Amino acid sequence: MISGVQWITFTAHGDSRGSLIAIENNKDIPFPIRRIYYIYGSSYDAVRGKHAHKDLNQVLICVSGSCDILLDNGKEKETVHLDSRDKGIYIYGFIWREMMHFSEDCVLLALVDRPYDPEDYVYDHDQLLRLTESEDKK
Ligand code: T46
Repeated sequence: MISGVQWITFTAHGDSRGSLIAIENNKDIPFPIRRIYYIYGSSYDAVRGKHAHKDLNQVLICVSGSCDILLDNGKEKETVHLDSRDKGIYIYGFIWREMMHFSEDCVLLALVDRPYDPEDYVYDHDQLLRLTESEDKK
């Protein structure tokens, strides 16, 4: 996995009735959750995201269906396939992300450590590259 991103596996409590996954702050995920949102009804051809965040911790979990996420830290790129209820992708670095190839039943859940702030978004990929380079020089 590229730096700034890692997989998190959650414990599924399964029995004859089905399964349950619980996620607690600072235990199952390494930050306190301050915001939750979910994405659904996106078509296979739709591309969402196309931005990075200056300062955000986030876990994305496909709680239904599947999608792909392109992750790019300015030096390395990787596309991951999300289709497990018990696996999330933890994005903590300065990472460009693009979500695509949504299945019809896809529900992508995001657990985030900050309130919504439009100022935290970087939509210019060249700015990502410049900021990554200036971080390297420090
Ligand atoms: C991210 C990826 C994975 C709000 O009002 N509050 C919110 O908390 C969020 C996340 C969005 N919005 C509004 C802003 C836009 O008018 O919802 C609309 C759609 O948001 P956006 O175009 O940013 O959605 P995506 O799918 O491109 O990106 C989202 C998150 O914004 C972003 O933080 O990392 O999902």
